[in-house]
Amino acid sequence: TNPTSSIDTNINPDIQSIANRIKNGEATRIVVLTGAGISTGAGIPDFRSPITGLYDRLAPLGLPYPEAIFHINYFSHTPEPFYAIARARHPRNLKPTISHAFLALLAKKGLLHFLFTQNIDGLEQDAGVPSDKVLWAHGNWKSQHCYKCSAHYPDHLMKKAIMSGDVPYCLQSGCDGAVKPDVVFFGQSLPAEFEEKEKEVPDADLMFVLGTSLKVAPCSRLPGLVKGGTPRVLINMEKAGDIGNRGGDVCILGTCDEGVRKLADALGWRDELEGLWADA
Ligand code: CNA
Repeated sequence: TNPTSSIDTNINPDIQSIANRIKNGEATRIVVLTGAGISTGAGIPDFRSPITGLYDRLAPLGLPYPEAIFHINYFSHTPEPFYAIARARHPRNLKPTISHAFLALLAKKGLLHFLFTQNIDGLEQDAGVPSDKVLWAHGNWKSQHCYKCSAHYPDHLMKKAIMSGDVPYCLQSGCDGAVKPDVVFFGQSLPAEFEEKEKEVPDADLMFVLGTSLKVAPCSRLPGLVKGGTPRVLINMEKAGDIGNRGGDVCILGTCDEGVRKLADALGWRDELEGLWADA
């Protein structure tokens, strides 16, 4: 390479081509799908990463299979394992990652059409993504109800239960249901809004998929709804789904934070991004 060249040879041409698309105004309806890998940098382990992921650490709880801990049928008769890990999973006082800040920057620039998150940590909102741009496909930890009679359960008592690890039970007389955070467990329906928003995915002129193994339906099908020829960009530690198989796909393998920094460099947004993140 020519050391005097003004071209930054460190920027991967695929990343530069995505950045150019955005800079040229060809991508103004960006749809994003995020998963647990965008938040591991904030200190919340994902499910499926070997060793660090939650599923590799559940052996002492004697579950029939790892996903049982988040399966509504299992929870209905054995809620104890969920509460045994709840304290460690509960997102509290965590700082969003720079990847969350990148999403907030897309929104600030009017380029974020919509964000589907599979995460329940709320960090995208903490980073400044407006809530009307986010669909929490798997619900959130901010509220809780009895899984049986759906009665609301007070926040302060839930906090106590999470901190102590004791299962909280419904306060309604005659009901003995365990209380469950309003997180979508396996076997439960997604928010009704999901199907509405899913219909808008083909309108995307660019899709970013960050930090997800694309193993959980129905979010896993969202990248397949993007129109052929529309670029799909995966930023993840590993390949996921079929991203990379279509013309126009770009896979930026590595951490989400490294990936968004590279993109921000290619876009000339790096300082703005770091500033937004510092203020989050
Ligand atoms: P997953 O199946 O655990 O996959 C995570 C993916 O992220 C894997 O492909 C990892 O290789 C990748 N990954 C991990 N760390 C990084 C990183 N720093 N940078 C880039 N990639 C990374 O999780 P999914 O989200 O795909 O599965 C959906 C589940 C996980 C949803 O139901 C979530 O509610 C649930 N979950 C959410 C959280 C959270 O809210 N932060 C945490 C753990 C699990």
